[in-house]
Amino acid sequence: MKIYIDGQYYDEQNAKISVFDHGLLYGDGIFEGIRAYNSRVFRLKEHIDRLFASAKAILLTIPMTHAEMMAAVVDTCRENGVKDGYIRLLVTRGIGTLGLNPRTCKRPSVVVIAGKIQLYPEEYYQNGLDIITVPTVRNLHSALNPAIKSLNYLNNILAKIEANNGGCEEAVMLNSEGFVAECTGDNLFILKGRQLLTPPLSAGALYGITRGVVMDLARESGLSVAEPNLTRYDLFNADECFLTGTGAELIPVVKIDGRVIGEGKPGPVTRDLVAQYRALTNRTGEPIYG
Ligand code: PXG
Repeated sequence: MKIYIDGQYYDEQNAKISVFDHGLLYGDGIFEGIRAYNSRVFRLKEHIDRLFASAKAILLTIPMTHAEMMAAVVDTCRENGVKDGYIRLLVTRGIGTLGLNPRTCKRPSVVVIAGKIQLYPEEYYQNGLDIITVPTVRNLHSALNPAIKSLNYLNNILAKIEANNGGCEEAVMLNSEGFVAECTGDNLFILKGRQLLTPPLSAGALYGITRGVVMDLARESGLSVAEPNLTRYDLFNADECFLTGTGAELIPVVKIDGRVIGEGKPGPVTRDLVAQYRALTNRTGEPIYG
């Protein structure tokens, strides 16, 4: 595998970042997780837009233009012969001194890894996930805004550990007011009648690219889509529930905190949206090979 670091490609064993990089010392940096399907990079522009928005929020000047960043992703895929894969793009604050002042970091580093993704087992897509609410609440946006896709993912990791300790793969994270925010690496949707509902970004959700795509697909299918504050009660009484994310795509949820959702199996609207999403990923995106 060839890894892009600051304009050059390195073999895996030589792809290294300094221990003085503030990305490592303080989690000071940002990232994106992107998928390639059928030799195309899915929703590349949206991911790069979000990367630049995250950078702006943490006062990080990315040393490349938007177009150069898109080209770096596509070139790294081509360099690695990727057809279907997972791209991890990160921008760290760069090398500085010990001490958290980012002014000591002269140049941010840009890393692109184009590899394979560890997917959830197929049985989860067929049978649906059993998830739980965990005690760790989502970061306050007045503290570390969940809209920033930062290298500081401990909030989510703690919630993931709590889910795993409870025998589950994913966790529902609430915000400090007790409203549903999202899961540790996915946005959450419920269906109630012909209404598709997902928490608003202000509840502490990442502006998920998959979330946006699914909302568009749902509207085109004649569903109404809204973003109200949701409580656990709303989740328990949903007809259907699913999670969305670049990694998971759309994954059905059939049990939350021991309450069976709908019929206890992936519902028809979820299954239809899964099929539509898969068709879209297969035919759209930035071509890797011209
Ligand atoms: N919320 C959080 C906290 C995320 O990290 C999403 C929602 C979904 O956003 P997108 O834009 O992907 O629809 C994410 C994204 C991984 C992995 O390796 C995690 C994500 C994406 C890709 C891979 O676990 N999280």
